[in-house]
Amino acid sequence: MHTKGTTSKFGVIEHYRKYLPVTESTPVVSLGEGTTPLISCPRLSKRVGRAVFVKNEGANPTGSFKDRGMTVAVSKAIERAAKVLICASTGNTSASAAAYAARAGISCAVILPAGKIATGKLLQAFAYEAKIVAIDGNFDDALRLVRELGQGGDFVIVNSINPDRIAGQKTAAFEIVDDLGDAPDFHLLPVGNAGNITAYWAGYREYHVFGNSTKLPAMIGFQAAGAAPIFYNRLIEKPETVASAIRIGNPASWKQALAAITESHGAIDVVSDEEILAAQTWLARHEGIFVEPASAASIAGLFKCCDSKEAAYSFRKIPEQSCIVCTVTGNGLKDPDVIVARVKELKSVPATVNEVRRVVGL
Ligand code: AN7
Repeated sequence: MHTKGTTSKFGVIEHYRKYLPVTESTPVVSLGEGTTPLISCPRLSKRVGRAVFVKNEGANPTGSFKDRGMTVAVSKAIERAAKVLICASTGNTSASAAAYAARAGISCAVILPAGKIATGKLLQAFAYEAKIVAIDGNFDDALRLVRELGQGGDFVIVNSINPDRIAGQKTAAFEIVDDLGDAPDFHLLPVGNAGNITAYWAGYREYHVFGNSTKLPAMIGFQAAGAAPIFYNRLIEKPETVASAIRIGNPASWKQALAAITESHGAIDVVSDEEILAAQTWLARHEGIFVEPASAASIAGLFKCCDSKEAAYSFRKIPEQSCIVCTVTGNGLKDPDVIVARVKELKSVPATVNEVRRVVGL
């Protein structure tokens, strides 16, 4: 099935074909993912005293970075005549897998931790009519089940343990280099199952080898303080955080994430739920970019690197002309639950000019 849209290059496979594990006979399953904005952020840059760009992955078709990997994973699955896709998810992988399965015309089972999926993401799985299984357990339990089920011949796993997912997600690093004309000095991003930090590092290295950049960034990953197995170097049995997307205690790409951090001379650090929510609000209020809490971990991390003596990586040591990219991984509308509480406090007023002026404060 060819899903070419109106532009000559539709989606990341068409844009970056020569870097991806596809051939002319691979059926491309795409929703036009990628080509997301790299946003120059003047107020954020002023706040931290260095040039900061935000890579807004919420602009993808299902509202998160997962679509980049999913187009490749699902295209390859179709090439191999898969019948049913399966994934474990904290919400975004399931939304993306369900959408790309629908686009490909095959079915998709999503295994989710009951009661822990943000409202918007769960709605997406229902809208695309995935086969939804809510388990009494967390994401790590769900991924264990998926690994077991994947060993039979019935299911193709589309979690990031499938290398086609990582291959697709590399394209975000390619786009950043293409937009900036070179790699940034630092790349900050949230870390959950650790597929994305693995993919970015692979992408930066590959582009460098091809001569498309002159340098490699330091990769700096941020975990939520209550779900930080890599930072604490131990399994977390009961991970907890407001950032439900990264509520993961046993990341699949743990080793690869450590390699990315070590090889790039980067770091892994933690941010608290309070810091995450404050950064989410700050970015929406001062730059007009509304992201989900997990995504705000990269912005909270940026503030920590610049403000705190406790940071694993202090930008105090870093030249002021450094270029920093922060990936924000998902759209804010996916995970409205924290903000809904504020919405509920809204009270109506009489429909008069005076009342409007009073409320606005003018
Ligand atoms: C918004 O959907 O693991 O470190 O099952 O949804 O590559 O796992 C989501 C992860 C960051 C962490 N930001 O990325 C899933 C899932 C958002 C996310 C991450 C996720 P990885």
